[in-house]
Amino acid sequence: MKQVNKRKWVIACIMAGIVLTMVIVASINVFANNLAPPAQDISSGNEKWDQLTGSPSIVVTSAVGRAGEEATLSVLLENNPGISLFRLTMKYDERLSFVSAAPGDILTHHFYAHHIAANREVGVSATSSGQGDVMAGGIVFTITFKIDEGVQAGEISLELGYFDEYDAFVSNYKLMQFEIAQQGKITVSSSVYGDFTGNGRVDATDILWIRRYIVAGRSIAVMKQVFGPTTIDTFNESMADITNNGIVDATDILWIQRYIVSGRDVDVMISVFNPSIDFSHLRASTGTAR
Ligand SMILES: [Ca+2]
Repeated sequence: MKQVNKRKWVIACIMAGIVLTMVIVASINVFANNLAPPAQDISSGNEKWDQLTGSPSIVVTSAVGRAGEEATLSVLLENNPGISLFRLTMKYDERLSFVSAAPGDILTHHFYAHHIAANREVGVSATSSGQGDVMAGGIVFTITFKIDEGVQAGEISLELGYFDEYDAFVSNYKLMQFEIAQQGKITVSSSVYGDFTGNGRVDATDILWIRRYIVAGRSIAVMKQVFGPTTIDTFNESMADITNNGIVDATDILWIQRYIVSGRDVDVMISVFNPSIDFSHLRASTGTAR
């Protein structure tokens, strides 16, 4: 009997201990939750934050150009929660030369572009006018490169980034690093006569697209509406005119066919078809001048 009572007493003590522990743990949790910072600390005092439909992000536009030409990219900030300063870096490869960087329409004060030629890198920074955060989205800065002479048709990727963890946008005096949602690229289109599509090669695709171009009233805009491929951005109307007489017509299609069947060799084409047209421009553009 005594033994049973003792066991009951021990069980009651254990139960009481468990209940007491649960109460203590719950109290600590309540206390901790009261002390914890809000999940989006960055948003405090920034009433615009709640109105944003997407997360703040940086988008770099793309550009198209030919060897020897300049191409300008824009760095855009979307869903701006309010910024007063930024520092970013743009890296480029050996096919490009840095020309200039210019302020966009968001932050225009104390604009500074620092070109580190040895690293093929441009550091860019700017601030608001000292009036606090700028809320609008828009162009952070633009950057212009020259596509070096002799660069082959193709795509050149550029790399926008932060120098290090201390480089960022500043909003309400807090550092933020927005996601870089889209990197920029420069598409180098070809300047070879007959290469209408700009991919660096004269082939059946050029004939197809020149036909469509003529059907569309020789308007790239109309052709884009009707056929709609994004690669139309690289198309080069002047290169469709392989006869170099100022008009793109069926004669150009004929001579592009003859150039292809001649093994893309201007001398073979001339010896076989004996044209009255001077094709020295074609020879020069394909790099076979002699
Ligand atoms: Ca022509």
